[in-house]
Amino acid sequence: MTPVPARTTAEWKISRRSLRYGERTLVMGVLNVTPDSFSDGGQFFSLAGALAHAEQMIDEGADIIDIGGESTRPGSNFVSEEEELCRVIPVIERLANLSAPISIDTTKPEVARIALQAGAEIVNDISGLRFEPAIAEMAAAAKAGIVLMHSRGTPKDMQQMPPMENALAEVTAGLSESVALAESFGIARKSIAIDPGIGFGKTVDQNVELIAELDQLAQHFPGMPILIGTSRKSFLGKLLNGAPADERVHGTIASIVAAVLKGAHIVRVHEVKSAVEAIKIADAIRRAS
Ligand code: 7PJ
Repeated sequence: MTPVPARTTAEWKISRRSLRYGERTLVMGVLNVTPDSFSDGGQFFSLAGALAHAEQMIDEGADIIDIGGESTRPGSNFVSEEEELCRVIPVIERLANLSAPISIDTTKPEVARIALQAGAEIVNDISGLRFEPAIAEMAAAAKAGIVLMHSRGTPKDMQQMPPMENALAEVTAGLSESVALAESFGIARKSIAIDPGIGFGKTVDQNVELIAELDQLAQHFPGMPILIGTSRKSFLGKLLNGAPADERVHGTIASIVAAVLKGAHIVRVHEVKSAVEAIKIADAIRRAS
């Protein structure tokens, strides 16, 4: 059997601190403040509800809280900048002094700028700087962390895109371009995290392959943490004979454990408690390998 590859240990530099990664897997908890989000739509739309959910995730062991006000569910519409700001800024202001750093899940430069000013320390751009490259200026100015995720097309048309011929090669090439663009805007390599973008313009088989080949992807991006989001995604539903989003918890855990054993440094999840428990076991096995 091939040995589990060594997972690099280093620090991800974000605005006001550095996050040590590679020793144990970090957990990014998803806080959607959208009425139409992927799978927990509407549930956490009120400010009080959003704050309570964030605090619960931190209690359960979340290392980062990822706040999104624009649904990027495949097939969804763009939200106006004003609406997105109204949703996320009050939440960020109230959470900025908690222990876990905040990331802002947006593709809009102005939303990123104001979110960073309100206390967010990471910009999570699902377009990998393709939609509005100027978002990189905002991250650079704040010395924020940035997550560069691979995606194709727009949320509206990504599932209609012609399938990729070689997922690993295309994702690697796309992310290399994103990294080069980020660096041209003055973002330091040590502030960049890489994400293959599970579910964004990929077939079920390609999502599975990308997890299986995560170690190969990581080899192309030394010094950068690998983040992956599989939580509740539709490829799990398809592999589980059509299970709806709320019946994908165990599938989510299986995919996380596989990703950790293949070198993921950070996982983005909705259910923090189960992920933290699973990761403790996966990390222990990894260390013993
Ligand atoms: C991802 C994301 C992901 C990163 C979403 C959902 C869809 N950001 N934002 N990675 N997915 N970095 O939550 O299911 O996979 S939105």
